[in-house]
Amino acid sequence: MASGAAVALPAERAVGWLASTDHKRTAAKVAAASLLFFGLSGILALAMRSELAQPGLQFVSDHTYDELFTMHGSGMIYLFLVPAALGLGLYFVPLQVGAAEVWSPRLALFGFWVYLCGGLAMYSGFLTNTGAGSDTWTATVPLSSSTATPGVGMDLWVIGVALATLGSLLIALTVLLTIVRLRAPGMTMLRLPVFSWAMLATTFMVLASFPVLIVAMGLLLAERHLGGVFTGSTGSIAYQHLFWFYGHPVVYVMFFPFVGAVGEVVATFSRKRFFGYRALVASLLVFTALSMAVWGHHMFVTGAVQNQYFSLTSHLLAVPAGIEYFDLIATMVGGAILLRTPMLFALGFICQFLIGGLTGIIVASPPLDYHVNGSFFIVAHFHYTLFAGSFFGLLAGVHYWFPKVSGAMLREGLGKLSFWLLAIGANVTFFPMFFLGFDGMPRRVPDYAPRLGDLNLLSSIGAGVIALGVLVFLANVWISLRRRVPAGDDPWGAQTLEWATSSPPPRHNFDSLPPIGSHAPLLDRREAEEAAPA
Ligand SMILES: [Cu+2]
Repeated sequence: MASGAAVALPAERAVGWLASTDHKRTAAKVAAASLLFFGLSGILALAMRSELAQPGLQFVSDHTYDELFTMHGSGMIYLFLVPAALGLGLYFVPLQVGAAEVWSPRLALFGFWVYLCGGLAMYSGFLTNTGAGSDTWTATVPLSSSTATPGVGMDLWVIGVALATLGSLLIALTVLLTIVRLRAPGMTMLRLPVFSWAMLATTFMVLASFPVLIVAMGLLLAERHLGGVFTGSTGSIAYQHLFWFYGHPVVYVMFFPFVGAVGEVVATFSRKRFFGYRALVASLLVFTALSMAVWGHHMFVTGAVQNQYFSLTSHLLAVPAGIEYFDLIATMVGGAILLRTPMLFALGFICQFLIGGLTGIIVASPPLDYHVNGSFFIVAHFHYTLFAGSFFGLLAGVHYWFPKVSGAMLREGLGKLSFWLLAIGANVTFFPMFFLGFDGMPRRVPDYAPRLGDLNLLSSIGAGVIALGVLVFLANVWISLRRRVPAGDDPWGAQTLEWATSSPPPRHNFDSLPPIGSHAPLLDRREAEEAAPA
């Protein structure tokens, strides 16, 4: 740098970072905000588990407990997993398709700010005299009407959910149009990497379902201030249809991107091309279509929906899910498996999500759902899909792509330690909940029958182990960024285009692109080099 050139002050650099329209920086902002909300929502979970460690009420009132589980669930879904999943796509899809930028970078940045405002609005409810949102992450009517839940805290929750969802929707739109409009020459649709296909299917579900939630939140606000929108039991059922039309597809918005990330990790650390690429693409599209036709399984106990139809469509989900599982496992068969941290988290995802998926088949059966609906069995089911599954998939992606984003390697030892703490913690926390639910422990209530004390204590200890695992992961990130081990362009010997540029990538992503002849161009190049006569 020429002598005398002005050095940017930290404040100037911060403003530059915040205002930057570089998709990589926007994605980093989404990652930072979603990590913050993960931390806050995790602390709420620890508060709940502290209260539930023993029968009787210890620390919180009934109303405070309502705020805890509402803001924990809302924070983890609307403010952490959904934006984190889309943020991963915002960073890596442009790189994987060989584009210099995301489609409409300003719209993506705007999406981030709208999402962040939504999260701040939701959490600022804690600062009001009526407290934060307290009617579960679904805010079912009439519980969420202003008669049952008066006050501005709940209004802020409704506005916050609408804004966070709109922000995520805008980010998803830019990812979709990057794939449609900005693919590099040669990057045909059937050469898109597995992760980019998973993101494409995800954006379809976002565009089809997120606007419905925004409308539902608008109507709920009108119901709270004008009344006469969701009247009586038909009004409550109408709200539930609107909410769950979003509420089911959103679970796959928090799943598909991580299936994609795990697919990349498994192929790279098995030293094999992804098995059944075209079958995976077809299964993602079938899964996407089916995901829009099962929402009624959340309303079996209302008696207001066609249980047979929604049970059938829900069971059919097992077919595309099975194909994805088969492809992931078949990719490992015969491979030279490298058990590095990203691969450990990928295996954790595959094994633990299976428990969530299989119990999904149980709750998709109306007679069985009648027994477990509203109980801790359901809590266990969706924590195996979203925490022991999706969160592990996210960490597989984070440990895999961290060198690309930062230019530095994470510490392997700390990586493995955080994996085992999280895996042990997750199973000790959530597995006992299946039995607690079968034994009749209701969700969303701060107390329970004394006979359930031991399993609850075990579950609470597990939550502490999870917290330790998260702290070790954060320490690993901190140490690895302070005492850097340079990563180089392709530390893993990977297959897709993001590894064909520097770490971190330059502002315009690529100086040059390798030939693109399949969904694994770098593997093609390596194979060609190996095959070339010496
Ligand atoms: Cu569902």
